[in-house]
Amino acid sequence: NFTPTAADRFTFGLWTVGNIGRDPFGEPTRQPLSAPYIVRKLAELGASGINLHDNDLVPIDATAAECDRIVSDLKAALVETGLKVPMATTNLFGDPAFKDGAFTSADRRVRAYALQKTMRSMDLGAELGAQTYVFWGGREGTEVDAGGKLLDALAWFRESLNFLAEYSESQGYGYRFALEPKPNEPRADIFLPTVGSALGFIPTLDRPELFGVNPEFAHETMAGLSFPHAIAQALDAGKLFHIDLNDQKMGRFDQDLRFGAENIKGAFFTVMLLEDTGYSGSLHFDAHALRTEDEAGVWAFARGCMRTYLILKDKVAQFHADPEITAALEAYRVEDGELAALSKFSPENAEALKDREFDRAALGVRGPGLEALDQMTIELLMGVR
Ligand code: GCO
Ligand code: MN
Ligand code: MN
Ligand code: MN
Repeated sequence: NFTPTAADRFTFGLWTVGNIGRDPFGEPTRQPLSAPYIVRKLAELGASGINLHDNDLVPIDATAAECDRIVSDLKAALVETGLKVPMATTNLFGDPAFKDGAFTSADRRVRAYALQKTMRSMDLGAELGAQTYVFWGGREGTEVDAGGKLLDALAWFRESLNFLAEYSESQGYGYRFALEPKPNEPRADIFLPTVGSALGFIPTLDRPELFGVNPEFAHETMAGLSFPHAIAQALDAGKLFHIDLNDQKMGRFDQDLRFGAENIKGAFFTVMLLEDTGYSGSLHFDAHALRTEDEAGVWAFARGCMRTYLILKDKVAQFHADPEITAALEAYRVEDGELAALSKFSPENAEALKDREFDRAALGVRGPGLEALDQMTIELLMGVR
C-alpha cells in the first residue's frame, strides 16, 4: 500500500521539510519547525532518519549552553522515535563571511575558519551517529574570473578536503565523504559543477578511498544532463556514497521539487538503478514543499516523495517481470560468442578482427525495437500494463 517504514531508508534534511518558503523575491510563507518536532512528524510518516547542517540545528551564534540544550532535545526525540542521523554537513554558504567561498576563498582567514567550522560540525555529526559527511560547495565558485583563482581554488579545495579527511581519521570518526556537485546557484559558476567533475577530482585527493559523490537530481538537470546517467557513472566507479532525490524543470532556477513531480521517467530509471544495483545508502530527499503551501502541504510533500519512490520501486519490479518487455530487452542485445572471444585482446585476435568481414549494411538496417520498448515503459508508468 506504498506506506513507508524505517526499512525503506528514507531520510529528509532538517532544511527540507523545515524550509520556510523564503525566496530571493519574497519573505517566508511558513513558520519555522523545531528539530524535535520534525523528527516526530517524520517518524509518524515512516521515514528512517534526518540529516542536518550544523546551523539547521544550532544557530551560528549559540552559546555552549544553548548548544547543549538543543542537541540534547534532539537526541531525546531520536531516542523516542528510533530515527537516525546518517548524514551531516556544514553550512558554509549562509554567513556573509563565506560570500566569496569557504574552502576556495582567496582569503586564507576564511579558509581556516571554514576548516574550524567544519571540524566542529563533524564533531556534532559524529556525536549524533552520522557516518556520511557531505560537502556541498554552495559558495565555492565565482561570478567573475578576474580574480584569477581558477587553478588555485582547486588546490585550496583539495588542501581543505585532505585536512578534514585526516581530522576524521585522527578522531576515529570513520566518515565517508560525499562531494555534492552543482553547476550554479547561488554562484554563477560553482567549482566541480557535475558528477563527472567530482569523479575526476577525487583521485587527486590524498585519501581518495574516503571520498565519493552525493549526486542530486536537480543539479544534474540544471546542467542539462541526465541524472540516471550521472548515477550510473558514480555506481560504476563505486562512488555513490549518498544521493539527493528531488526534481527540477530543465533551464530554470533551482526548484527542489518533490521527487518524481516533473521528470517521471528520469525518476523511474533512477529508482531502477538504485534498486537493481543494491545501493544500500540512505534514500535522501533534498527538496521542499512549494512556497505556496502551509504546514499540511509540507507533510503532503514529504509523504509524496516517499510514496512516489515506493510506487516506482513497484513499477521496476513490474518492468522486470513483464514477459513482453523481457523479450524486447533480450532481442535488443545481440551476442555472438565468437566475436566476444575475438574482442579479448591478443595480437592474434587483433589480426583476426582486422581481417573479419562484417555485413555493414545489415548492421545499419536492423531496428533495435526501442520505440516499442519505450512505449511499453510509458504505458507501464501510466498504469495500463
Ligand atoms: C542546494 C543543495 C543543498 C545541499 C545541502 C547539503 O541546492 O541548496 O542541494 O541543499 O544538498 O547543503 O549539503
Ligand atoms: Mn540542491
Ligand atoms: Mn536547492
Ligand atoms: Mn542537495
